Amino acid sequence: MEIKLEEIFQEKIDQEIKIEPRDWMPEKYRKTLLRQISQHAHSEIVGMLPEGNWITRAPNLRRKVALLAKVQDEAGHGLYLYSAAETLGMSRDEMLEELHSGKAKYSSIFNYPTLTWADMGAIGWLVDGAAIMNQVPLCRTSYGPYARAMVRVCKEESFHQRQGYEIMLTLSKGTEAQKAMAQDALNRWWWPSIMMFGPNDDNSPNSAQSMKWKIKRFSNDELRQKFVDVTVAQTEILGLTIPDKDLKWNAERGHYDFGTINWDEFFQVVAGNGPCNKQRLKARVDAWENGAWVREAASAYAEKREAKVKNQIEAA
Ligand code: BYC
Repeated sequence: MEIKLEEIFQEKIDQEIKIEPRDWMPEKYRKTLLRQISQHAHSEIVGMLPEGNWITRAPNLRRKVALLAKVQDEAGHGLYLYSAAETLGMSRDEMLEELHSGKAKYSSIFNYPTLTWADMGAIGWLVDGAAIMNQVPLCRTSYGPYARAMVRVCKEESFHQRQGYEIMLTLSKGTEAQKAMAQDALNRWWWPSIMMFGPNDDNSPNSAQSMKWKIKRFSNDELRQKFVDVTVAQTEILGLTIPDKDLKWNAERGHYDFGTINWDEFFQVVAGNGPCNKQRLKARVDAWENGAWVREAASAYAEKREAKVKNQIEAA
């Protein structure tokens, strides 16, 4: 019976029919999606922290408004994604419990510090740029609620990418000190950004099954390569240098070759030992604990309203 259901399920996937919350799905498909979508949601929420750190220090009102809007958008992305994940049968509180206890992962990139204003440029340009590369194909992912959430997320991400690139452009055309600041941000964010795509394909335990189920449409290495290829030209316009001496156009492959990623650093960051992991998690746990009174007040208000409506119905 189970085998037959799995066959029908795979046929639907092969025919590009979206899987919806009430459809039958293999338990492993549900768990894989729950893992990926909840981690994605956590990344959006934790991702607010490094940039939120600069809202009060943005150099002028226009920059402040744009950065504020971007950080707010990330909160919205987290909320759509938690809602999409909830359709797979886990409550938001349970997902947050997994984040706070350190059981659930979130993107490695958000465990690096934001040291200067140029980091706001580099994050928008590179981190949101990498996110777009990964997330545009997710608009066609096989699970309906995730695919639909990603459509809006991607539209907003492209505003974020332009916002970051424009900061980099302004700095790189500015004074020597501003250009140096932009280069320094690129030096620090380049490698962590290309790590965002995850381990190499031959070291990515989830990829084969996720590709078969069309959760993922491209492998980690394919997306990383696409990102490097488009980013080189953008860097040239900025007049900056990507910090990789092995970066070179390979005419035979029709792609840029690039140097070896420090996978030891990546796995250390993913394991909780990056420069800011503890600080990021503490900020989220503190926010959850300090917000307890808001959740209690909202529940008490909802109960009171429900009782009032019930009384009115009974009295009528
Ligand atoms: N960081 O088998 P693999 C944003 C884990 S938010 C940490 O290739 P998979 C933004 C992976 O989870 C950006 N962990 O896994 C927000 C797995 O461990 P588990 C977030 C990573 O799932 C605010 C193990 O390594 N984007 O853009 O097939 C401001 C083996 O990997 C990472 C998403 O979440 C990493 N970088 O592929 C600005 C996109 N990479 O779970 C911007 C959706 C891998 O088995 N997610 N791991 O214990 C995906 O597309 C996929 O989950 C990944 C990984 C490509 C990330």
